[in-house]
Amino acid sequence: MKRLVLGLGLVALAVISAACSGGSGASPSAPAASAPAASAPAGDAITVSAKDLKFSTASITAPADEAFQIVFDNQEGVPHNIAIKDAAGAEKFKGEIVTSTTITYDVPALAAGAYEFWCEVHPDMKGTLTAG
Ligand SMILES: [Cu+2]
Repeated sequence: MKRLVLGLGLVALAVISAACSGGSGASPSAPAASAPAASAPAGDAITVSAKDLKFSTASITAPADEAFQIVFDNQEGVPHNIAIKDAAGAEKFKGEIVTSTTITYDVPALAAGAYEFWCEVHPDMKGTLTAG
């Protein structure tokens, strides 16, 4: 009888430790942010949505010389993102490609000027971004 109790105790321990190790493995994946966390108010965010292989706007305006956010709402089951390059073609920002979801992009500060934004999956999806 004593042996059985000991055995049950070991089984219980094994179950507990298995539950612990299983639980600690799943942590929410946070995108790596290279810039320090900006606490910009949500009201400042620019909103762009994608549907039917088109962006909701062909022209967005952002503040110059300060980080800003783009709330990107991909409304369809087709992968899209927003990337930004300057007039010379140098990439300034590359947003995570998402499908059927809304994501908030933290875009680093851009100098005043004209930029192009586009979807890397569908280069025909594009528009102009004016920082100023
Ligand atoms: Cu796309």
